[in-house]
Amino acid sequence: MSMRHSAASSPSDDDRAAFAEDVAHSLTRSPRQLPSRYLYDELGSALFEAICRLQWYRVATTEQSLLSAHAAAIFSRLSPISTVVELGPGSGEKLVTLLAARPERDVTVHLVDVSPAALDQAASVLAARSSLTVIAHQATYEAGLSAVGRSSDGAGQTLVVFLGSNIGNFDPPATDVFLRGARAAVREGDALLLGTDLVKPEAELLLAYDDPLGVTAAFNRNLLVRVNRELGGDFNVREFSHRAVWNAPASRVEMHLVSRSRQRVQVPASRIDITFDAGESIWTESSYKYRVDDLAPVLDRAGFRVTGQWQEAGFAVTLAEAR
Ligand code: AVJ
Repeated sequence: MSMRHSAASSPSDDDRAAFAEDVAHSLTRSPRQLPSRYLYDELGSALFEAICRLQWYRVATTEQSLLSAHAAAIFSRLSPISTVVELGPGSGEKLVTLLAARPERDVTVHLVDVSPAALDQAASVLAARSSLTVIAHQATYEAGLSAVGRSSDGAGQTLVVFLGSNIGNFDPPATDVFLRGARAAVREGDALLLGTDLVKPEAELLLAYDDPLGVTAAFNRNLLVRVNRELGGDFNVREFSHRAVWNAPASRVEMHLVSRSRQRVQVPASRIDITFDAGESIWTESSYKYRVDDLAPVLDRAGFRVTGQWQEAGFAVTLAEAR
């Protein structure tokens, strides 16, 4: 296993500068925002893993059950593969489950994530549980995909895996850009396996994003802890409440951090000095939910043809081929 190591607790100067810049930009927008990709520092990744064990957040367990039930069927619809690229691998468990059913022994696995903490975990789970060659890329999805594209040997086909409803963080235009980019990074006949959470009753959606144990609230508020630690911010974390909202017209669950009072916040590294009104919110994440019939057209527009789809308990795994 080869892997670029960097301690999650001490990001590089470049990473920190990009974070400072993104915070400066997003926090001064209207409405105020923070990019959801920064939720995953070391503690944030651990909290997300805890979320995946909550009975109210069924994305992870349902997808795991779909993959164990249908991994063989998925491979039966693929040509022989030599390369698997997983974008945002999380704990690595899903890929272990999927690859247990692979017919080919020699597969190189590329893991792509911006979070060193997440990468470390996934790479060690895969290394411990399978005999695969694992290459970790601490990179954006786009950069990781093009690095893999340049390095793939052409012996067999490539399967790009994008699970956990990670695609739900993209708004519709960004989804199109992402899928077209993925298509451009692979060759005709290569495949994409996509996990998407589906629209379901509002009460269920809200429970999944505002759980009774407050784990999701901690996950959300940890973003402010991170801003304080890495950028010298002085957010009073207790003065921001977690809120989940189902935005039906946009088909997304939104997470917000709502200021409980009128308060001033400074973030020196981002040159920010702002005053929040009581009730003013920071929008920290969107999780778009799909209708199963919408997936084929979205994939088709980007140059992928659906070749299989499996559904359970409001979640879908879709296999598509690059055409
Ligand atoms: C990992 C982005 C798919 O949007 O459901 C879980 C993150 N946020 N609970 C999601 C998340 C709140 C998750 N994704």
